[in-house]
Amino acid sequence: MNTGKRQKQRKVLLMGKSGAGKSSMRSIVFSNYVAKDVRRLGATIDVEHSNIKFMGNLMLNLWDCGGQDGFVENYLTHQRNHVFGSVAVLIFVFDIESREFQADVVSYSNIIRALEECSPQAKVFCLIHKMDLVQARLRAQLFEERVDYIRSASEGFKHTVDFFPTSIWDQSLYKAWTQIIYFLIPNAATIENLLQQLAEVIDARELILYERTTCLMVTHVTRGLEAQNPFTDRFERISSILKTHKQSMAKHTGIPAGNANFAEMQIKTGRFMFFITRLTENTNLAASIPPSEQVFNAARVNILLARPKFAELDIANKPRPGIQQAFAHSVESEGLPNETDFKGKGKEPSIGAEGSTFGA
Ligand SMILES: Nc1nc2c(ncn2[C@@H]2O[C@H](COP(=O)(O)OP(=O)(O)OP(=O)(O)O)[C@@H](O)[C@H]2O)c(=O)[nH]1
Ligand SMILES: [Mg+2]
Repeated sequence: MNTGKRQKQRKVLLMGKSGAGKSSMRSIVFSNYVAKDVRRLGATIDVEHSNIKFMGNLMLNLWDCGGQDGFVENYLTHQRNHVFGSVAVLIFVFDIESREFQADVVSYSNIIRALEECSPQAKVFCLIHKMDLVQARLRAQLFEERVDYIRSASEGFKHTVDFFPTSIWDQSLYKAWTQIIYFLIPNAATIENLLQQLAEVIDARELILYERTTCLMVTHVTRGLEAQNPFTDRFERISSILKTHKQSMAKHTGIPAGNANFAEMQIKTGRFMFFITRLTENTNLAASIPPSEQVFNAARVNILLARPKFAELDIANKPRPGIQQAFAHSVESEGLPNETDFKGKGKEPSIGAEGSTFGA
């Protein structure tokens, strides 16, 4: 058995009622689907497992759990320990359009109880999904109402559960998943320190680190007046733009979207200069700097010099205190029969075509 490999796995449960949008978001964030493609996804049968390599050594062991009543019943009874044991994160997706919200919350409570029993240290994220279907002026209020109600049904996770409004049709999906991934990255603080040092050396207004495969932000450093930038959703907007760019390159060149990458992108204006460049094997760095060719050239040289330092960070071996507990019983590998390593193989994983763990 390869103990090292096991320690790097983070079991993430993706749950919610059938049709809530779980497989849709998984396919967009991790498998280079575009929003309009998800209509062709079928309902998930039992559980679809994906092993997603993220930031070098972090392996997300994602369990996309089909939400039909029969399956949920099975998770809660016969498969209780198997499904709810060793969980680092539960992501529960609520469909804002659901006509049976009360029933959804009852199902959520049952799941929360099972989680509390088997993985009390787990972290819970609730996504109030398909917000695009609600009129813009009503969104905030409806979201708050749902949050209050769901929180009160969150039992032992009441004070720690986090909520996000999401839609596959805008960058809100990236915002939510960025927070989830940030929670799972064991040494985010070390990465941030290094990024802060680099920002100071090159006099950057802002540095944003993106994971290359998913285009999700890992972390960012913002300095000086840039902290007053009114576009607070700029990080996830860039994620969305990078992802769309990948799609478009794949479409026009015929290479798989997973392999479509770029070397560098630059924007130079009289007020600022901005570029995105490859930092390490797994990351891209976006930099916003003052409008000066000198600063620009020096920044690029310094980033080149900093690359080995970032590459050295082995995120699996430097756990962040506090979170480690959640992973204390990290997945005692259950010999998953359908592992899909999405990274670096240049193929589109066949969502819906993977087998399932549970017998019917
Ligand atoms: N309007 C809107 N539709 C969405 C959104 N996300 C997903 N959908 C639609 O919801 C439908 C169901 O999505 P799935 O991802 O298959 O649902 P699921 O939660 O995986 O369902 P099960 O596998 O049966 O548990 C699809 O037809 C999507 O097009 C969203 O943000 N907005
Ligand atoms: Mg599904």
